[in-house]
Amino acid sequence: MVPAGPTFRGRPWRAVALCGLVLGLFLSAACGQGGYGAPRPTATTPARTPAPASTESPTPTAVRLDLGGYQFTPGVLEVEAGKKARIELLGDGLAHTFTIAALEVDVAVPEGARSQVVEFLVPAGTAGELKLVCSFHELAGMVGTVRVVK
Ligand SMILES: [Cu+2]
Repeated sequence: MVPAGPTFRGRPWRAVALCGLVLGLFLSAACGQGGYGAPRPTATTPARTPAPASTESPTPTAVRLDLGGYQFTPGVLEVEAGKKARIELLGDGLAHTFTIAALEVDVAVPEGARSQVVEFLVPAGTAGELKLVCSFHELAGMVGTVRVVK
């Protein structure tokens, strides 16, 4: 017969209780650091504001760009290097983006928007043809070209 003293019996319970306490502290610390339950949105939200307009150049006339039919019309936009471009996006009620990765322009056109003016600076030294996409409908062929002229 094995004597079961109170100290022999008590130790496992104390260990369990201690584990529970430590685990509880760990979980509460993890929860405290992990935010408020909702997952953070990814950093690719297309809501970046265009570069601030410089005061030296007058406001250029907006070029109109139609977003209807899952395409950009016209398909080729001309912008001038070293100047501010001003584009009026004519929405069709669907959500789109006006994204020129080479210029770090990524503007969201929210659902229901009919007209939205986008301004961005085309850095001096930019040249050639840049790819314009709607990041939502690029695979559907909603792509265009931004031709940089001097
Ligand atoms: Cu689109």
